[in-house]
Amino acid sequence: MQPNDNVRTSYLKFFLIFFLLALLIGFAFWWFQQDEADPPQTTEHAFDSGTIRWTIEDYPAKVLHDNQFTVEIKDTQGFPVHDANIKVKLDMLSMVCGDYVFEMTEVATGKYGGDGIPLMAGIWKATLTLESNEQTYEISRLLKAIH
Ligand SMILES: [Cu+2]
Repeated sequence: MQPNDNVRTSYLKFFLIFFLLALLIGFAFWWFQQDEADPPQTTEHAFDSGTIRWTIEDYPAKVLHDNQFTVEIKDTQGFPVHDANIKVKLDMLSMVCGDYVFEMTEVATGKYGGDGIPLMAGIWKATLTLESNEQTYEISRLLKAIH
């Protein structure tokens, strides 16, 4: 056995260990991201004057496309809330790639719809501003956008 062989073996071991570690770290990142990604298609929210059921019709949302957002608003007695003003702001978490703001219009009593356009793939925060009976409420949720 030549001294060179020993050196070669330890290099090989080193690279193998390095490779396995890199694989493990990569997997850990992937696992972690899987875990915190994929907010649900429909979210339910309770606020001071009632409840909101918030759905993104085609989910995950598509980047640079119109995505139909729907909210159903009920008061504390469970009756639809008519004639509310709704605005939604989309912004990407921990990024400055630009916000997207749109309004929602009432499509049926207490049911509102509007189109949101995420600008990049990833997780977005949607903040809904609701004006009803001279009160303003803010409700937030997360959503996933893909290409
Ligand atoms: Cu971004």
